[in-house]
Amino acid sequence: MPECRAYYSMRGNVQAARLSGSTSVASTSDLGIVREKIAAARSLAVLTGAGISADSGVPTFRGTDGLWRNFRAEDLATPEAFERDPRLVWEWYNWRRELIATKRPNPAHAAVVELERRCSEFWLITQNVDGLHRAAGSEKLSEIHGNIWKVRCTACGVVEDNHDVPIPILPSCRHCQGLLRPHIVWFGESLFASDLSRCAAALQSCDVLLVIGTSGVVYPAAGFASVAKEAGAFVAEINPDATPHSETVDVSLRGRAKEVVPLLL
Ligand code: BJW
Ligand code: ZN
Repeated sequence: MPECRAYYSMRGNVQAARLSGSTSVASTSDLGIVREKIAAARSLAVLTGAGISADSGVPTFRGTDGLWRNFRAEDLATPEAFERDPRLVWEWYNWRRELIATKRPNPAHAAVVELERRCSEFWLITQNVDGLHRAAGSEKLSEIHGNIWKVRCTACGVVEDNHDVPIPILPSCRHCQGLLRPHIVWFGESLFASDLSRCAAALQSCDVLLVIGTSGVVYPAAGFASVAKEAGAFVAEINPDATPHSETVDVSLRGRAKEVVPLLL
């Protein structure tokens, strides 16, 4: 039982539940409201970002550990960067593959699986490419920015699973010898239409949307909370820090995903 849970149940009548870690504080009344909304929801949607995997040890993009050799994601995650220097971009992905291969889902990923199990109409929208939601057991999900364990041929377009760590640089297609690229949505590229329509349906129909561990600056996902809110959903954010979403959501639960999300069950 996590420390925060013990505190919450022992001191449920006090105003604040102090979660393990020095800065995480979520109001027990807000926790209670979100739990009630989830319990009553006919349709539930969850949007996740890098913060949920931060608790598994995967660096976030815009945190202090978000740099690789002084490059930001915006410098490397573009079709132009790949065209200019595919070796550099693949080296970045190799570094991330090596790191992610050692990471496991945390209690927040597990709690999202349990939410899927409990709610008959459920959809998980993740911006994360690390595959940790699938590893935890999530099945009803869209990985809207792709998956680091898939590659796509720049010549013939074939998409295949690839778990090589390290991946040989430069990797080539086994069908046509074309250059492989990560099957990931880079800046300036459109998200896959099938993902967008599935997510739009979930955002339009959900009674509750949980927004977990995203800075809310990268579109189109940055607009999803507003879409759900305008369609009538109750929207709650789980994040240790304030984000652009904090102004518009119904409740902001300030805390780490691995501590707060299990409390919502
Ligand atoms: C915790 C925690 C803990 C920490 N527990 N929480 C101007 C206006 C509007 C749009 C645009 C614009 N200019 C350009 C655009 C379009 C662009 C965009 O949005 N740019 C913005 C930067 C302005 N978007 C696109 O290009 C998208 N395509 C598109 O829109 O197509 C149409 C179009 C094209 C061109 C022009 C206009 C329209 C595609 C976006 C693809 C993004 N891909 C990336 C990189 C993939 C590379 C890879 O992973 O290999 O996806 S960017 C990067 O950011 C990655 C992430 O999925 C994404 C979101 O980041 P996320 O998940 O929010 O992480 P962080 O690090 O930002 O935040 C972590 C959060 O966790 C923080 O809040 C912490 O507090 C919190 N946290 N510990 C809970 N323990
Ligand atoms: Zn090919």
